[in-house]
Amino acid sequence: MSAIRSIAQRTLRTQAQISRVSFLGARAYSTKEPTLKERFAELLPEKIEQIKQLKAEHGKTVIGEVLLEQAYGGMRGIKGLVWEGSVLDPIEGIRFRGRTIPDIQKELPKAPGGNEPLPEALFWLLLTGEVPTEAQTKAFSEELAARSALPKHVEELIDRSPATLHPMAQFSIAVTALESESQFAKAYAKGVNKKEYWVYTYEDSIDLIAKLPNIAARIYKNVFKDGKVGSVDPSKDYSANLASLLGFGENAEFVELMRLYLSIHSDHEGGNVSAHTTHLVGSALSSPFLSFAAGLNGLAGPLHGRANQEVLEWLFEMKKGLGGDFSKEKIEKYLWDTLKAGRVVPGYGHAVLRKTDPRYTAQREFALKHLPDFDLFKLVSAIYEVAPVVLTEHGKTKNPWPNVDSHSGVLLQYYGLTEESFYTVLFGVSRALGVLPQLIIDRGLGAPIERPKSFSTEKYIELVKGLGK
Ligand code: HAX
Repeated sequence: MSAIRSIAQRTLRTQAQISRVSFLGARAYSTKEPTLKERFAELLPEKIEQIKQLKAEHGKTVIGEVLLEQAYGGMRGIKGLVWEGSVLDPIEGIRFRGRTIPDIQKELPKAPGGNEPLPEALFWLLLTGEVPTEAQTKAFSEELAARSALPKHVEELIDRSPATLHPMAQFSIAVTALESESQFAKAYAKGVNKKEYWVYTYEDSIDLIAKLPNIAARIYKNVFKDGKVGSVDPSKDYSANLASLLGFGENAEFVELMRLYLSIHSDHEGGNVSAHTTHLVGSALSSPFLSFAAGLNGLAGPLHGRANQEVLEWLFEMKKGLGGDFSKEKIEKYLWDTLKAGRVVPGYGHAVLRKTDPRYTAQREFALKHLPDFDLFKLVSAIYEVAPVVLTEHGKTKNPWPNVDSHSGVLLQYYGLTEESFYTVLFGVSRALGVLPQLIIDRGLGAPIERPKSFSTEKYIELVKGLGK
């Protein structure tokens, strides 16, 4: 342990010197409190020891069983991943380090005059299990702003992408191209000690998160507007900068929406496609840029993050089809038409949840407060009354309740961000805040390369007949 501590302390000293040069000069807050990196380094040895003991005492304890149907059923419910930041309860929904969405709305630091949590404070919580002070959060926001500039070749790559290339594909390409900046890849090539992996993973992760608003805004402005992107303001928080780069910075309500949006879309335990993919690819020691780009490619799928785009397209079709009549009967018929056409109802159902997603509820509450009379919100609310009944009667889905993607697009529509093919990019910006803490932790704990077992159907037949193992 002492070796780890001394590496951590040595690295911290160097980092503290670097950060003093690059950031401390302009700081208007206390420099006495530990930074996020310092705090993580302090906590890591304890975590390593805890896991070492757990494995020594209970390494052979059975924690679950695997049924054949799970192997063919998307591995639903199989316990086999470690994820420190959040846990998803089927009924209660997500808890971030033990805290519900209303808890984080109450407990996490907020921007002056704001009500919603700051997502950079949530990142701190996910990584350390601790709520940062306001001064720590402000320092972290400033650090992100200071690291936000994109390398020229990444800007050019985005600028050269055709407007017809889906924003998520552009997003993934840009994140992959940031590999040129990877401190982890460079350190590994030089021959770094395993115990220092997390330090470079941390640096890359912070760089990556810092650069995401510029990437997202550049894609948005190129595809849908005049291609001109403003600059990051170091005095503003992460969400305020994202909003202003997108061109919505003057609208305080939109900035608040971004704070809520980026917080609630960040983390949803480890088994969802984007989180698991980032973790899996990271287990091969690919850099945070390559690992997260892989996660983004999964998020881009219609059954996962792209559902927020699908919902909007489906809502518009429905709105047209209903001809302004949002009566229950009309909505019910439309839902049945969707199901009878062999399509899914986008924004409904979930692999784990068995109740209304609390992320949906948080957004509904935001809408009730800020846009109660918006016609699309009224339509979404009317569907909420009908769809669970129809989906239950349909009898297929295990969860007839709405998920996060059912509501997010409507809020963005209200504030004028109407280009739904961009919506999953915003989800992606948020998801980085949830999956990168675990990648840093994985590297800190020396997590092994992931490699579960697979068999052919013939082999499974043998196995269930008791003929093999
Ligand atoms: N509409 C119609 N049928 C649905 C359905 C829905 N919303 N949700 C599930 N089903 C169907 C499934 O397609 C499946 O049908 P088959 O047996 O014919 O294959 C059956 O019900 C059982 O599925 P399930 O066990 O309830 O759900 P899964 O865990 O397999 O899938 C999904 C979970 C989220 C992919 C699924 O509910 C779905 O496709 N929903 C619509 C798309 C969506 O909203 N995705 C976003 C989910 C949240 C998220 O990840 N956000 O990023």
